[in-house]
This record gives sequence, C-alpha cells and structure tokens, in this order.
Amino acid sequence: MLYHFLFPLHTSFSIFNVFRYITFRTIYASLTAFLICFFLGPWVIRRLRKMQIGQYIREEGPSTHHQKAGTPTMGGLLIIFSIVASTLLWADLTNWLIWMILGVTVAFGAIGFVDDYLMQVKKRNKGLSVRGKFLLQTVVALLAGLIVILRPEADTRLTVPIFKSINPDLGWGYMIFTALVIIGAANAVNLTDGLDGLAIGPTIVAAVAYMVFAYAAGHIEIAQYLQIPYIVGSGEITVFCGVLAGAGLGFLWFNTYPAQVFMGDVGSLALGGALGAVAVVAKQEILLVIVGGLFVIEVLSVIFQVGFFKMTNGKRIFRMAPLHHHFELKGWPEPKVIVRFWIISIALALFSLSTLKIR
Ligand code: 57M
Repeated sequence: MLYHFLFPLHTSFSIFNVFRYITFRTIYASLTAFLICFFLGPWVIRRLRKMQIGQYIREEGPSTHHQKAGTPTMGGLLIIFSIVASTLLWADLTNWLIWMILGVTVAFGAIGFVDDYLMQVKKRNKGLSVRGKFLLQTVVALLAGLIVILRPEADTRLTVPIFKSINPDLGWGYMIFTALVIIGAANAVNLTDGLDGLAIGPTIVAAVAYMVFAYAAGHIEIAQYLQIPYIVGSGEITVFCGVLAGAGLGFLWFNTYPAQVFMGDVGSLALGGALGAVAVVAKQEILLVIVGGLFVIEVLSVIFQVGFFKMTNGKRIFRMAPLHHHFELKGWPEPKVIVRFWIISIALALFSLSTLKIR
C-alpha cells in the first residue's frame, strides 16, 4: 500500500521516489516483518499459554523432548500475520504473482491451523488425517499451478540448473509439477521442524537466496547476462522474500533454543508452501532441491528409514528419523545439531547461487 500511496507523491516530494526501488522496499519490508514478530511475539506467547495451546510430546520421541511438553505452539500464526501485513504494506499489489504466493502461504497455513487445532486444542492426538491433509494441500497447490499456467506470459519450460540449454516444456504438466514442488516443500519444512529453530533457520537462508534469484529474474539486463529466464514482475517477489526472511528472524528470536514457542503445522506448512510458490514463480524450481537441500536431506532420511525398516522387518539405518533425531540420540546437544544443520543449509544456498554463474 505504501508503494501505491507514497510513490505518486514523488512529483511533489522527490524523497518518495525511493519507493520505486525494489531494493529499498525489500529492506524495509524485511525490517517491518522482523519488528512485527519481535514486538508482538511476547503477547502471542502469553495468549497461547493462556489458551493452553501447549505442545503435546509423543511418547516415542527422544527423551530430551519430554521437558518441552506444554511449550506454546501455533506460533506460526504470528509468522503469517507478519508476512501478510508486511507484504500488503510494502509490495506492489498490482502484481498478481504476489497475490498467488500470499494465497498459497495463507491457504497452507490454514490447513496446518486445522491440524494443530484438532491436535492441540481438541487434544485429538492425530489432528487431520494424513489423507485429508494431503487432499487439501493438493487442491490448493493444483489451483496455484493452474494460475501459473493460465497467466498471459506463462512459461511452462523447466529451468535446469547449470545446463542453460536444457529447458523441457512440460505444457499442462507444469501445473502438476508446480503442485508437487509446493506440496513437497511444505511437507519437507514440516518434517524438519523438530528441533528449536531447526526449520526457521534454513527457511531464512532459502528466502535470502531466492531474494537474489527473483531480483535477477526480474531485471532484464541481469537475466540476459546470466542467461536465466526473464520473468516480468518477478522482481517484486524479492520484496516477498525479504518479508519471509524478516518474519523468520523475528520468530527465531523466540524459537531459538530453548524455544519459548513452536511454529506448529500452521507455520511449517505456510513457510514451506511459500518457498515452493516462490521457487516456481522465480522459475528456479529444481534449484529448490539445492537451496532447500537440508529439507531434502531430512525427507530422504525418513524415506530410507521407513523403506529399510519395512524391507528388513524392523532394522533401522538411523537411530531415529528424521536425521536430526539421529544425531540427538548419538548424544549431540540439541544446539549443536541445530547450528550444524544451519551451516549445511548456508553452504548449500551459496552453492545454489554459484549455479547462476556456472552455466
Ligand atoms: C512434524 N513435528 C515434530 C511442533 C512443530 C514419518 C515420520 C518421520 C513423521 C514424523 C512427524 O510426525 N513429523 C511431524 C514434526 C514436533 O513438532 C511439532 O510439529 C510442528 C511442526 N510440524 O512446530 O509444534 C516435535 O518436534 C519438537 N520441536 C522442537 N522445537 C521446535 O521448534 O523441539 C518442534 C519444533 C515437538 C517437539 O518435541 O513435539 C515431531 O518431531 O513430531 N515423525 C517423527 O519425526 C518421529 N520420528 C519417527 O517416528 N521416526 C521413526 C519412523 C520414521 C520409522 C523411526 O525413525 O523409527 C519423531 N518425532 C516425535 N516423536 N515427536 C520421533 C517420535
């Protein structure tokens, strides 16, 4: 909104010309999102405690987690509020890409909210059924895919990292592909969110990486120089990525070890859905596997663990999946697991940025 109200004033007051610049609005959108979480966080945590929305810890988990019972959860509500408010304040709202990404974020957050509500408030241990959860996610993600392929400047070709000349055109299949990216990202973040700050850290890293990709893709000279697809309006997604990073930092202030609040499925599904939608819009979909490589590693650890468990009638590759629990059971203190996983996600993000030059 600020862009629409203040930029036109630049004809009278040149200072408002600064609202034209995506970099300026990205920085202040990020700071706004951070400050909303930072200042509203204590109140939200008190409200969650008052409403007794405390984390239920399952028996079979690592013993160190039982002391976490009762930690307020569903803090993702604060993250989503901060993301929506800051995006509406600082982004160009005539850009439909912004609305598509916001829609995915809020819709996936709503699915997570229902799951959390049933589990934490109604004390129904399982929350939404796995089938119900995936069905809702599929409907939302396919709708996002439909919007992506129906827009006038739709480009259904895939961008393959490093290999510029390989751009397979998926046609209508791009709608399914978009849905898979968004659902995969949402559930990967959800699985990873099992230690204090473990999911929000790599989410911030991925948001910063996609800030660069979105800015480059939305800048015709840079896109041509880097030989990546030029995407009209993609530069505005830089602002959204700034909001994602800012809100993540603000939430991390309270979610860092020992966590005062957990984000809940409302937060993890919203953040993962947002990252998936950003990756599709910035046309760096496959690169999400590298940028979000830590999430991928966590999901693969579960797939291999469950597969091996079934094939060998009960043998395990890891002491427990996802991978973060394995290291916990090996005796690594929780903060050590968390920070080392953050380091891995930063290294993967740096490598993903290098693929812009390795073409
Ligand atoms: C999402 N949820 C955390 C919190 C957070 C197939 C299997 C791998 C599924 C997986 C699973 O249930 N995943 C669900 C992970 C949970 O966190 C809540 O969930 C929200 C995110 N969705 O916001 O509200 C627990 O994680 C801990 N936590 C923190 N700090 C945080 O900032 O300490 C979360 C956020 C919280 C808290 O203890 O209660 C979770 O781990 O469930 N299941 C598992 O991950 C289980 N692994 C497992 O069953 N492994 C088996 C399978 C693969 C065969 C095996 O390896 O043998 C582990 N998780 C739990 N207990 N809680 C172990 C059992």
